[in-house]
Amino acid sequence: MMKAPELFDLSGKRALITGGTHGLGMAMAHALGSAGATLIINGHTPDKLEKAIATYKKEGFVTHGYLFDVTNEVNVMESVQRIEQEVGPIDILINNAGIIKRVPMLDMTVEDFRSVIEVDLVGPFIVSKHVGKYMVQRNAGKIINICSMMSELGRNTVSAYAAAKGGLKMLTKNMATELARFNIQVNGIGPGYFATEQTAPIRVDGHPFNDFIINRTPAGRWGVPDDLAGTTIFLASTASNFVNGQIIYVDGGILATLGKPVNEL
Ligand code: GCO
Repeated sequence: MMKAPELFDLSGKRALITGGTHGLGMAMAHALGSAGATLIINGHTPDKLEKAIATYKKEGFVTHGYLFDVTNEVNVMESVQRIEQEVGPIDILINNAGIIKRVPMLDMTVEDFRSVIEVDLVGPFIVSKHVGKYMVQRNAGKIINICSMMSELGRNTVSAYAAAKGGLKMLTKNMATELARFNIQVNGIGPGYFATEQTAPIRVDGHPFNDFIINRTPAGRWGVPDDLAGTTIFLASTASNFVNGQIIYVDGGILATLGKPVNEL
């Protein structure tokens, strides 16, 4: 039997992280890099990508940057082919790139709704399809889809995001179903409320939403990016070779409860 450190060791593996230029994508890339993986970072803004690559390199990670739009199939197909030729086989894919638009449903334009579905749901489909083709040939691969609390719950103003993330949960199960026989594990991580750029507008101290989240989370705090490291390494490593189609929620217990009662009754 493989011993513990080896089970989680990612030395010699290559991991593609979409939207790995900041936020949780960057945190997960750090986790994989710290376990020995070579990082392939995707972004869609040249400056941001360059800055991120410089940061990763300064920190000592072997890193490659690829600029492409996850919603553009031709762009994705060509980029994946280039990565496979220039860097080598993609062993691990993290479908992390995502956007959110917080607008009440009755006011939301169809264009806005579609753009969220496009990036958060169609994007992971396109990237997985093209990376998956190579993984199938090698009979090995790990795909991790970044889901959300909104894969399970609704909330005011996030109809498109919830629809996309709920869809991504089911896409994960379906991909696992189709790809398991090729020794590909497809799982999801559902981060709870994390302190990132994306949640900055609703995380302001003293803001009612900030208090609401802290009260609603049994752990009594926002997640910090490092909280995702262990689950990311687990799902990318040999340790999870018979785990397939699961969403692991890293949420400080939010989904376990209705929330704190107003009094102790
Ligand atoms: C919101 C939050 C969420 C988070 C996260 C929660 O507006 O409720 O921004 O949507 O982005 O995905 O898991």
